[in-house]
Amino acid sequence: MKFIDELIITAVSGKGGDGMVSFRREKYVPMGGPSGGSGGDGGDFYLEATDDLTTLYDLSFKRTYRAGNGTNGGSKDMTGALGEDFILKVPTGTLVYDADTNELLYDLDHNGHKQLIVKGGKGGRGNASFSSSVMRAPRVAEKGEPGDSITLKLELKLLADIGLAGLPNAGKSTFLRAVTNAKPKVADYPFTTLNPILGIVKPEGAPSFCIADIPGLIEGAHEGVGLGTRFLKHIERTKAVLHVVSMSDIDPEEPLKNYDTVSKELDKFSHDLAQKTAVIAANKMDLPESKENYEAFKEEAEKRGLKVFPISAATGEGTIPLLKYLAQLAAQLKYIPQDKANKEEKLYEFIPPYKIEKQEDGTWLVTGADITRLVYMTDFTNPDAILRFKSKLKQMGFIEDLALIEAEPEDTIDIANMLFEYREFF
Ligand SMILES: Nc1nc2c(ncn2[C@@H]2O[C@H](COP(=O)(O)OP(=O)(O)OP(=O)(O)O)[C@@H](O)[C@H]2O)c(=O)[nH]1
Ligand SMILES: [Mg+2]
Repeated sequence: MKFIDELIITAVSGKGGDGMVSFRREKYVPMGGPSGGSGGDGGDFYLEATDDLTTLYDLSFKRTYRAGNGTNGGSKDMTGALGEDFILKVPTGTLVYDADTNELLYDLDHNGHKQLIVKGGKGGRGNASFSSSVMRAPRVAEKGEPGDSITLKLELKLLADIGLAGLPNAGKSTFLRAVTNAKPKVADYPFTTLNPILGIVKPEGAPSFCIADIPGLIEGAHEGVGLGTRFLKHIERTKAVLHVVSMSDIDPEEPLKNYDTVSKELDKFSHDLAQKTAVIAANKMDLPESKENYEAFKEEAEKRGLKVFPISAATGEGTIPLLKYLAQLAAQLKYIPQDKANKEEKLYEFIPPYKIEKQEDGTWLVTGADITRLVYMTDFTNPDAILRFKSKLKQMGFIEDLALIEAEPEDTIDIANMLFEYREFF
């Protein structure tokens, strides 16, 4: 399975069903009361985070996802069926941006986190809803409200408790294989791991936690050398970083240099990442030269206040105390919040209900959510619906405002692509 961590999709909610105009027919009653049912509401579009996915790959075959449309109302007060909601599952850790503005909208940061993205259109009301003491036989019904759509950029930043870092060949994947259910590829050539891989550790007597393995880092990674920084973001949100450092080297100073190289790359990529709790797994302790190198390495690392565990990922030796320590960290530490998307209070500014602006070609463009919806929901083939449309515009104060603009009687007024002549409104 391919690993994909960025994707553009379009989410579309369902259209509301149209309301119906009909009258009861009964024996001996020439014309009964209004009985047109309302249309069903259109389906909503949701995103839902799940731990069952670890890549956006499954979503990459389709660009547009649609919720179902509501069906039209029927005679005999039959309400139309609701459109089916669409729930698109994404991996936990998916960040949701408005693709047009690049604004971060949501951080789907836990399993089961379900977020409404676009609401379905409301069903239009049937003529039965319009009857009143003054209007006993209304011939008017609303059309269904159209659905809405938004283009989203999804960005996955995996959420793991512990992130692995180290040079290529240090033994990160061997470690992940040894201690988790994951089976990443292991080989004695650099850059064996090409994509982030998650594994879950289930230590005895401690809650399970999750480890992310990423491709090895080399000097210059932050400038794109090797596999670069493409995958560093996947350990950006972890609680702690486990440095895997090979102790096997002819040069006894090499392990510390290697550790420093990787630390520097983390720091250059993100200062926050370098500030995270760091633990060291001094690996390949089963090899003869490792013992000696380890003593010098440990001394220097401990001087710097770092916790070091000697292990052999190949034989499993020493991994139990390390896992216990990591389990503790995972339980104690919190994820460093990536963003304030879900918490930040959004400030709402006052938006006037509509705007009337003169265009270069002389037409007058009217914009505004309510007035646009009113146009969409009006059936202009029905004279009664048009009367209702006009009285609604009056209620909104729109007619009064329209009287104030300096327009000629035959000027074009464009509301949601419906073109009117100025004089039609008076
Ligand atoms: N003797 C010994 N060999 C090990 C140990 N851990 C890993 N190796 C070997 O080191 C080589 C590299 O191991 P990997 O686990 O693929 O290394 P990696 O850090 O994931 O490498 P990249 O994916 O390239 O970043 C393989 O040949 C492993 O068998 C160990 O504890 N002892
Ligand atoms: Mg690897």
